[in-house]
Amino acid sequence: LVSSFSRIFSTHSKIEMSNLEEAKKLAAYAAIDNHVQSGNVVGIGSGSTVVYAVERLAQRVQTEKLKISCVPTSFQARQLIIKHNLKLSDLDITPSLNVCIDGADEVDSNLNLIKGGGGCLLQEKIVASCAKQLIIIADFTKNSCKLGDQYKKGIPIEVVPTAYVPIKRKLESRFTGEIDLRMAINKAGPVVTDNGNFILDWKNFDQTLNWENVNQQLISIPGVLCTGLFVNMAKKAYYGMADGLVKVQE
Ligand code: ABF
Repeated sequence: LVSSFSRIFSTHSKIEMSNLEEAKKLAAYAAIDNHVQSGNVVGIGSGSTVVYAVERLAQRVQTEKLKISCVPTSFQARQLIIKHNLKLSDLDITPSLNVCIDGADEVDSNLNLIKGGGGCLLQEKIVASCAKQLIIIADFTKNSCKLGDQYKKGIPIEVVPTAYVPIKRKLESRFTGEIDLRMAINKAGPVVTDNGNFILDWKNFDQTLNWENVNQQLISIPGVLCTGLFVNMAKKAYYGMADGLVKVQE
């Protein structure tokens, strides 16, 4: 699987956007069809691939009279649930979920993930931790051998705003690579998450690190709320492929 992907990655820059959108849709539809049943409480992830998952859920609610409740992982997910007239829930009402369907920035060969490129990592991790299964949906460019092979924007770390400078210093003294405060596109200020926090992006990290250990080290620093390292959390990943097929990694 990995070697067939490397050929596709080498021509990544030539991939048409419409192919990527089709690939996202294929993965999302397959995951919703295989993992959501009537009566389920479903976690709704964030990002552009999840848009297709919610679209498919709404179709199935219409055609199959599927009865589901949806727990959002972000402001975006909440808006999507409302827009499609799906039943909105939360962790107070439904703290145990059957499944959480979410995107990822990169998935390695052990199903470890980098998430949070879109800034929604903390609620995504909380909701995923409450679900029996976390199912990842992605286009074929997200599949990777080692974290950092494909995704170059770094590992997101959500931090309490008042602590970002000391945390950045601690990270720089403990690890190789660069730690950047994520800035808004217009550079007018830092990106502020749905939870009112800042994000540090850890770039050019050593790809041979033990991610479970690293995650533990990171979250032990006061002020670090969450990392975009999702280790041993995903059950399966669905990839929409350039040839119109869906591949499943488990
Ligand atoms: C979120 O959306 C993330 O944690 C990840 O950053 C991103 C993936 O988005 P997309 O589906 O747009 O690639 O779930």
